[in-house]
Amino acid sequence: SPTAPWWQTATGYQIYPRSFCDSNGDDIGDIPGIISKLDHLADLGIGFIWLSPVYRSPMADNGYDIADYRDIAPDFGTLEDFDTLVAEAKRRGIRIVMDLVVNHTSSAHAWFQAARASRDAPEHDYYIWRDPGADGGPPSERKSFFGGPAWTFVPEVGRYYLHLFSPAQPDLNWANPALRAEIYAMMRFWLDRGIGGFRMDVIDLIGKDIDRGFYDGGPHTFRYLAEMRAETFGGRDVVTVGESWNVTTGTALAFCGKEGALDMVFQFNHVVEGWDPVYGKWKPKPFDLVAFKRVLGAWQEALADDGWNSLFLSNHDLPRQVSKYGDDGLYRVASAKMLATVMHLMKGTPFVYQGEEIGMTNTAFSRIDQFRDVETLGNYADAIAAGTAPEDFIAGANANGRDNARTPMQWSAGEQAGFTTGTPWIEVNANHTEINVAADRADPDGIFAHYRCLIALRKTLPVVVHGSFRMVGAEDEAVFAYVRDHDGERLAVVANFSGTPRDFVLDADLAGNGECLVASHGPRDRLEAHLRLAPYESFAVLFK
Ligand code: TEU
Ligand code: CA
Repeated sequence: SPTAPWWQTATGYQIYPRSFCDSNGDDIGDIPGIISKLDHLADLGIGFIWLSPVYRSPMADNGYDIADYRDIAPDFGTLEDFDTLVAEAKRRGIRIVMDLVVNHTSSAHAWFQAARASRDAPEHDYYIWRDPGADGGPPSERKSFFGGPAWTFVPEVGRYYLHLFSPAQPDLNWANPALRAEIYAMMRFWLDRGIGGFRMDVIDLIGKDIDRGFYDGGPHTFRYLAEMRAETFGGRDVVTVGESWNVTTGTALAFCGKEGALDMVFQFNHVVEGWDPVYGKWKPKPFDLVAFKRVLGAWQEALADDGWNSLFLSNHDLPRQVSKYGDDGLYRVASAKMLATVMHLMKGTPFVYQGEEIGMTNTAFSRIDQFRDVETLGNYADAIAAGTAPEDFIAGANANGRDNARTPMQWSAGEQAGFTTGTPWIEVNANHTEINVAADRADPDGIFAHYRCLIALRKTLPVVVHGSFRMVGAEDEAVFAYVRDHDGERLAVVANFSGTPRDFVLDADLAGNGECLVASHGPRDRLEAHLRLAPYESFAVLFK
């Protein structure tokens, strides 16, 4: 079988540092806290950590607003702590993938401070400025993703700057070659420290061409990425994953195919599928499994022979997967296992978001002052101004808001879930008394044990890495089933995505005796042509 690069047999694990583990009782997770938990991750079997931003930052967007690309935020530790993390992770066979946030900086970055002080500063052109519109107002109607206008006026220069996110996150002008050279030098600084690669924040936004109407999905993206690769990570044994909310199966290969600069993309077609066409994430639609399978199946097909999929349902911007796609009550454990089985055994590299490996759930806030996320607070202000009732907006935020994923990691049943000895920056989920690492790891049938098994399978079974993908029963409204084939080996995966028992009829050629690799409800070694599935039951069978 073909030899695969390390990131195709490895599983990624995302850490949101602020919420992972607080080592010094100042209410905020930090790098020494991460180091103290590396054994948990090594036991899980992951191959690399995607570390959300740890750079120096005023934390308007929890680090996605960078004030100094070459230093660590004091909240999180020091450069020395970072080097220790890389070394300690390496000792355990784990690489550290950094978050690269280069669509924008913090407004506190020295470049922006110079840029906003004078039109003559060389850094002025590192950002995107336009004169006021005819009425003296913003140059366009463009709204920020975080609420309010995407333009803010700076009297010192008499111009507006563009910020697709908050006003504290001015967009960089990638058309400026000196700016690009600065970014590439910064990337080499981290590569030289021994990191395992980059996850690239909103990478398709760097290619914007606003005078031609392109704010996102910009036409210059691929030119810049090719240049970036040549100047930085090309020829180094690292992984690169570009985040894009605009990428489609039609454009994916331009990012991560043979001709593309990157190894993978994080795409969100399966996420946005579940949003309201008008109100977006703040008004989720009922889950539609057939549509969900159609999207994920199309991605499997599009990247079957070129490019490589990333496999994920959760990250720091999304609700908890067991709450969104499973059942976070009665069937929490079974549905968490089911989701993991379906995702980890497709073709691609799976990513686990912190807490997912113990089935952490959404939180439920009742008051707006309990929320912390800049996106939620900004959109709340817009929604209230537009006449939405506060409780309606809060219901949407509880279902789909980003704070769901950002409540502290639940390590134990103790005070503050063992996350901090202080008062955490955002409330701990009250269910930590039941849902926590200590309790789940003590259970041989727990969610952690299930993840560990799936992660190990990918390392040992070529069919998991290389097998072709074929959806089975695409129109079934409750069952997600597929077959992977490789070198005479066949892997069949069957999962009941519903809380009721289901009958599922397989093609006759799929029935037979095999070896059960993983199962949520006791072993299934024989695949019957007519299957009776328990609520949220899932299993995988290998045929040789
Ligand atoms: O997210 C990209 C992004 O566009 C999100 O804001 C997303 O659109 C939103 O959550 C869905 O409603 C990346 C980071 O992952 C996110 O945490 C940052 O806030 C954002 O970029 C800005 O850097
Ligand atoms: Ca701390």
